[in-house]
Amino acid sequence: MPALNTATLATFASHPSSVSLPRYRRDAVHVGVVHLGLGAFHRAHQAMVFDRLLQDGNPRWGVLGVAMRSTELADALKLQDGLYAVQVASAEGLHWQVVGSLCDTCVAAREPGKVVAALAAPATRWVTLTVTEKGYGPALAELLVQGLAARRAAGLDGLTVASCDNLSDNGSKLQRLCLDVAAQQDTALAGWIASRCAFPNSMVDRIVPAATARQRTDAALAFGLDDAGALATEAFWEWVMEDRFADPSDAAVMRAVGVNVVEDVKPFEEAKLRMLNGSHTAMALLGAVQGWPTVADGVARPDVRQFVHGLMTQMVMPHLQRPDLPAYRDALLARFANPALQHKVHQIATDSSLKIPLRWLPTLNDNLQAGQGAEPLAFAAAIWMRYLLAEDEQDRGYAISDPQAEALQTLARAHRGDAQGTVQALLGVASIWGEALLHEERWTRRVTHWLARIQAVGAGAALVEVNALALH
Ligand code: CS2
Repeated sequence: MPALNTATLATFASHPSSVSLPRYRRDAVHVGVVHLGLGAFHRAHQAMVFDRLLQDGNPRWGVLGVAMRSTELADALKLQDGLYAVQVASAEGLHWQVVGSLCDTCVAAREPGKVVAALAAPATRWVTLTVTEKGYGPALAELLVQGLAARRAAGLDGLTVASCDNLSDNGSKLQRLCLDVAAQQDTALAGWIASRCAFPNSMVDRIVPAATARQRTDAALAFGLDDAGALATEAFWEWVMEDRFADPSDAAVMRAVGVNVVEDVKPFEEAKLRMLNGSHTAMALLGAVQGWPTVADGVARPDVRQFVHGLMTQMVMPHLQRPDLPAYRDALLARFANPALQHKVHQIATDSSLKIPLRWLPTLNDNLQAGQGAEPLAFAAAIWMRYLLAEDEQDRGYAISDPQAEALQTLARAHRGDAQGTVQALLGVASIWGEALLHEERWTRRVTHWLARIQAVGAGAALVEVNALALH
């Protein structure tokens, strides 16, 4: 079967209304955005927003997609002239969209010079990033700072550097990281970055499961073309950005395509991280332990659904500011239930040691400080400990993908069967839980209680117990 690319797509002339193609001249598009982290999320979120800007006749929003390390997808997309198809699954049915905003790809580890040159190119205006929680280290900042230094040396304007990762204060964190690295080299450079570049905080949302062979087969059926970059996602998307741009006129440009540009993203960011991502992490760990494969499989189980509903309603919502929280919660449950998404629990469970501090801890601390109970998160913490044994309740083993996997699994195994010992050891990991929680006696007691119940009666029966308790 021929591969999807500019030439083969041109032969796809009469297409059904369930397919949309780029209507703009792709050869007139130029790279205005350097994106770091060429994963599924970027390609079904920001790249589709830039595609919409291109559809509206704004040719400066083409993207150079930079994979940080892995070469396979970047190279495959290059052979496809950057084209790939996204299957959007809504309640009304399936729709395919071929995205044209990706002009070129490269791999940072293999071609750092190309990335630096792109950051320093006159036409470049933005950098966007989806490098995951663990990507925010000195190596990332060094790459960015090198590009920004070249830009400054060439006498060019600063850039908007927009982090799109699920971190609290993502823009401010990235700015601090870059300024620290720059200041070590040259204080004038740090001053230039601080005054000429903008690092807006943002909240990004769209559920985009990692692609599987299924999307490639579906794309082949729909187009008669082989698409190594095919993806599936939901219809819903949200991008809330802080009104902080190197070029202030970008605020209106982004608003025109549905981006919510606001003074303060905090209420949106907190609601999303704690409600959506917090529930995701809880379901991912529970699914891994109980052996159900996807989020949709989980919320189809009444007890799991009740648990997630209870976690959000009792523990999370009372400490949030976003308006219309009950509607937000119900919409999330409906999104989780989307059967077309096949969002694997093991994908979401990846890097849980970095996700728990962002997704659960603020909720937990708010509740403990207010003297409120914390049963759902005590249960979730116990499930995480059971998850670390790396085998489900049917004794099927699974791999744990996490920078701390080895150390955490060693602790969990050393205390296997001993709930109190496990809880003391694992809640003592300060990089995840902080220093203070281990001394919150009521909390550690409840985590121990739930781990003991999970060991004694299994996760399913323990879940029924925590749900029953939460009703009172
Ligand atoms: C998920 C997120 O994998 C994960 O950790 O919780 O990727 C989630 O699907 C997105 O943040 C939704 O916007």
